[in-house]
Amino acid sequence: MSLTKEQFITEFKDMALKLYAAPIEDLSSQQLYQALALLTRSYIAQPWANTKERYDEEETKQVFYFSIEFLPGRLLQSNLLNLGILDEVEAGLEELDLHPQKIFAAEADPGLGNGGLGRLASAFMDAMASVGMAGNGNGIRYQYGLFKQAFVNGYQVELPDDWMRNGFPWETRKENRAVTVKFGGWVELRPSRSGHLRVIYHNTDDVLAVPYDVAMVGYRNGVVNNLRLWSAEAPINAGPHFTLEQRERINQITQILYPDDSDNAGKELRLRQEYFFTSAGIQSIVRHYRRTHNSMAGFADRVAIHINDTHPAMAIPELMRVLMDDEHVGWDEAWRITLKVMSYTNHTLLSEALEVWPIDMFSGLLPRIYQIVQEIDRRFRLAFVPQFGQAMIDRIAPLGNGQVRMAYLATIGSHAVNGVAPLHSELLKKDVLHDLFQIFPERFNNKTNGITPRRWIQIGDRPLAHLLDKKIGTAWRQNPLALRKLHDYIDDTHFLADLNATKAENKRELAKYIDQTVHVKVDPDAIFDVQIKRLHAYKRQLLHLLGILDAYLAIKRGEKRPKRLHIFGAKAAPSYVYAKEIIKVMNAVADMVDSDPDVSPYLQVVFLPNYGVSMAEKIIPAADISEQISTAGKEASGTSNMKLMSAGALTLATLDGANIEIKNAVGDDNIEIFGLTEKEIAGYYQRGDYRSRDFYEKDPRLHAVLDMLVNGKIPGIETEGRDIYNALLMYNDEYFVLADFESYLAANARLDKLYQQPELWAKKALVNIAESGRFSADFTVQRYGREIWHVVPQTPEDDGTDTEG
Ligand code: GL2
Repeated sequence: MSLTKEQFITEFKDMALKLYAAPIEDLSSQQLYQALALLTRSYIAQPWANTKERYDEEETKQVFYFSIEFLPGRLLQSNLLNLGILDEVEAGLEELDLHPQKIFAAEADPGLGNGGLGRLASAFMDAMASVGMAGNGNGIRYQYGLFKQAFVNGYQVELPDDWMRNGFPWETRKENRAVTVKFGGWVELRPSRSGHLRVIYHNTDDVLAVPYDVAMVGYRNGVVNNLRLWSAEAPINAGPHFTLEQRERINQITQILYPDDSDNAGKELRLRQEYFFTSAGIQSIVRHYRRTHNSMAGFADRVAIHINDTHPAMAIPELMRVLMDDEHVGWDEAWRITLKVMSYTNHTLLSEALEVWPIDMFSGLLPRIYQIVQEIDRRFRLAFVPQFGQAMIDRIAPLGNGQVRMAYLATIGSHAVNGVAPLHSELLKKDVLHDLFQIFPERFNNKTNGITPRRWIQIGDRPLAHLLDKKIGTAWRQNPLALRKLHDYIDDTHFLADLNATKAENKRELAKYIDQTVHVKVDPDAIFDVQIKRLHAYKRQLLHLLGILDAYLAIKRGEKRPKRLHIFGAKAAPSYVYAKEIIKVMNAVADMVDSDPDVSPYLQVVFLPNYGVSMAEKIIPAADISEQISTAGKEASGTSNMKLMSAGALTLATLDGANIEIKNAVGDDNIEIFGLTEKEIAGYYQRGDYRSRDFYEKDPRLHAVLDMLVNGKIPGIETEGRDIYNALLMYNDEYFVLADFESYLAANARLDKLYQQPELWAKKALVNIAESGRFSADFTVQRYGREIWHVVPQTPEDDGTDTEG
């Protein structure tokens, strides 16, 4: 859209006056934010309505991305950017003597997700709109997002995230689109006179699902898609016998986000949440379709539904239910439609994350859905036992061991199943879904994750964005593959110096932010070494910590090294004791290092509390080193690895997840790889001959570091050090931390050396930025669009660099 600065100023003052009956000088940052958000929303309204109308008129095939998590980040700046009016608005605010960044910071960051999985869903929403794909989101409007993390005496404490306290100006309540979701009770199947089966529900708990729509604005293309988040409410005509307790039970469904990353707690409320948003989504899609079609025959040509991890896998039996019970489609035809509509992404190989539900719980809560799953199970067995044998089918049928097995159900009911990086997709075929791969090899494919450079560079890293504009023009803002033009300047000494200067500026900014938030002074000239992600044993923040302890001891012995600032951001699931112990030890080590004058000139550790999307926007531009050090074969993809490379950080990595693709993109010289490969680790598992204690006994540096955990040298830790020590030595180090220790230190030493050659470092940073464009989510969703959803892809063109897994 076009908007002049002057126009904006007039309209903004007007909006502020209407809202607050006061001149802008009298308004708080929060009020200014509200006024600006509402004004921005008014700019979005028309293109939003137009997009909907166009999709309906042209009968565009629509994608519905079902995800129990979305992590959109703050929306004001990104909406202004995508509308194409960010510069004008900022200029206008400045002319009014206001501070744009202060106003943007007043927005609450909706923490409706745990980490990578939720952030990916939101990146896809942004990308689908930006490439002009008709892509809608379907999720839950959690009243409380992921907990706020604080540290008390170095321990993580969790505080509620009341993110809607000031309202959420981007949402529109659509109570006219509400649907009813049924739980519990029992079902009676009765043949009707017309020959159809009539399904009669008795004694159900009915919940009203009310949608709240959020606009997903495409980048300068006039497209505005829809993210639909469902809220649970009591039925309108609930009647006089409806108790307060019943109301409370209903409200609970959308009250909180489960704070576990890659874990499945098996709680009934979680199952309720899953069916709630899935059923509401399916019902509303079918209802919308039926408004303009008198049968369901062509449904699969107009609708693609994507199951983001198994949480919405009930979409499969739910669509079957609606097709058969409400639309009177027979089983075979309903199954044909369902298979064609559904596709599924797996996001993890960790066994604790694979969702299973006890049959008792499942059938009690969802009796009709359970009947349908039973029938899917029966037919699956019937079809494949003769060819594949009873034993194999028993292993992978939807029902088994007294459980409903969601990953198997999702695979059986989808026409496409993908992993999120080549290695992960290979391991799915080899391991977790091996048997199903034997039966349905054509369904399996790889779709490597992506990120949105709009948020991470255009918004998050303005100094870099401006430098790029100056050097290679602005084409990269539309098509990030244009970043490859940077290669032309690999020997341009001035440009390399400019790159370093930009990084230095970002580091000074982050240093200020750290001072403001945790009151710690850091040296902006240090190497900024960053590890930002959920705290999980397999991600091995612990290896990073052991590396820090080794550096501490070396410096104590008198060794000189370039100063390194280690920056951590990580939330631990509240019930994950081991992860929380690691946090405590890290904070203790940070204090120890800081208060030791021998060490602090060379080493500093900062653990920033409450890591999230907004904080990532501050940390990533300032990173020199990106730590991606998971045990090979455990991290499905990772996406912070992509964001950090796009900011010119050098990746310190194991050959895991998408690190492998980053390595292929930048070449061996521009990434620092270390550690065991997935194959080597699989070898240890097969032979059963990993002995962590051998490494401890062999390597004096490792010995000294581990001893620090238990010899009282780290002030303030009590049982935590001992527990970690035991996990590594008594319980044989499940994640091969000790096996990778030596090569991790060697890789770090190489980085220290390289840092002494700023120009060489800058060259490597340049290659990383130049090759980051291929990881744009715009390309990822186009690949999904072409190969899975069968929707027509639009510009910008993909170069097809992804490898099939
Ligand atoms: C995850 C994976 O752990 C992570 O490697 C991947 O990048 C993202 C997105 O595909 O998905 N799986 C998962 O359950 N969570 C993730 O972040 N929470």
